[in-house]
Amino acid sequence: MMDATSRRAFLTGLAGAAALPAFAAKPTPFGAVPSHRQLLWHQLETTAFLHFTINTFTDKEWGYGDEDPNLFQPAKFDADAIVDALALANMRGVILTCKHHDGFCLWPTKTTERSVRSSSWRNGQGDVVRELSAAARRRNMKFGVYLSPWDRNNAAYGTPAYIGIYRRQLTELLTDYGPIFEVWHDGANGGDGYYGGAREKRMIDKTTYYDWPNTWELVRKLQPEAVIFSDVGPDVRWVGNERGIAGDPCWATYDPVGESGGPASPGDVRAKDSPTGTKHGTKWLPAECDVSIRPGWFWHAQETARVKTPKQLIDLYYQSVGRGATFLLNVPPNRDGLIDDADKASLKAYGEYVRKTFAQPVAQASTKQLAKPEIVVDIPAHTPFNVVRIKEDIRLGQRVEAVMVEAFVAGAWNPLASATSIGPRRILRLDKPATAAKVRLRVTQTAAPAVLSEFALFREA
Ligand code: FUL
Repeated sequence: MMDATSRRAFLTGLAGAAALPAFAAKPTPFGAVPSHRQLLWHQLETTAFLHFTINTFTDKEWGYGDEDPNLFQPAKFDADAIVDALALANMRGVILTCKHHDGFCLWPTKTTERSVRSSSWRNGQGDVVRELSAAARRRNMKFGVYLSPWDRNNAAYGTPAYIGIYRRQLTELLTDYGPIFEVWHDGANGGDGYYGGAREKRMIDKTTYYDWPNTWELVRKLQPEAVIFSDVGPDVRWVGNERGIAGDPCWATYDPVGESGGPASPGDVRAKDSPTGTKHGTKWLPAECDVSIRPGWFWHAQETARVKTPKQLIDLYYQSVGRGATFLLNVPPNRDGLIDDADKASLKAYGEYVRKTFAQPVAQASTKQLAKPEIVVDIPAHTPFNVVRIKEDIRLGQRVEAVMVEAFVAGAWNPLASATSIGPRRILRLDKPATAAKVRLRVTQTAAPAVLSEFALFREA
């Protein structure tokens, strides 16, 4: 186990926050660059998703909207215990499904009766958003909100009045619960539902109905540091699959287009482009990889035997964080309102692996070396290593197009690994541990002089 000081350093370490290396002349930014809120978000690397609502008690993935609110009875709900479980896996943020498609609100909203107020749980005085946001803060974890645009309960869904309701819900969440780091708008839009008893199919025009630009302006006004996630951003993009896997390459820049080639909007994006993004695209729009630790997003007893193993989570870490994206891992609370032991065991082993592997580099380039297109680091005592981590200083844009890593063995440079996109982070895992007197990184292709913020070698725990 890591000691308390290095664990704290690991958890609070800010990637790329160091001063720029010393240059003869300060380099000018290239292309799109991240905003301040995006820079903060990039530093999180791994965040947790909590899918929790009436579905947890009805064994559904999508509630129809007519379920009795009193079914929500998480008798042993303990926000601190949930957040403690997430901390085992080094989560630096947590996003809660404050309202999923069935319309049940996990906070006592003034906009609808369909909320925790209509459940006898805690005598109608419960507030899951309050408790989880406070527990996250106590654990130094950021808190974010998922508010489903599609509402299968609301009688007004499909009319302009519903947009006002949605914005009031967002306003409550963004004013009453402290700092919010991410606002998550999923792309499932319209279909059949209860709709106040109408029990009909309501389709909406996803390109115009929600009037997203004005909703996003509201988010900016209420929580200027929050990033907004959707299929198309404006701050963070969906990675295009729900398997948690970024593309290789995965560019942090992206110019999304709609399914039919026209303008893109949430719920209407050519998802095949999302994993890779757009090389030197005009918008800084990095990818977030959402995936569940279980087959479903919500907790189902029969899926406990299929919780992802630590090995699967470790692979996902390399396929998301390792390609410069953020890993958003869903860990659904059970009917007690707690995280199951099976999920906790996987989170713990995975979390320990990541902390131990990256606690101490075998070797790393000094700040002075990082300003050069070719970097050579000496390996103390030929220590074996099998992980290479490279970061660009993204404040100057995503510049590097290709790199080669080589090991000096028996008097010659031998190729070890190569990559194209780097951006905020690229982690290359070798098939087997390597030993060498020194290791070299060569930037073989770049759109502007490379400015790295890290080149380091590690050994897997
Ligand atoms: C989707 C939803 O339909 C799923 O239920 C889940 O919430 C996923 C993260 O987003 O759009």
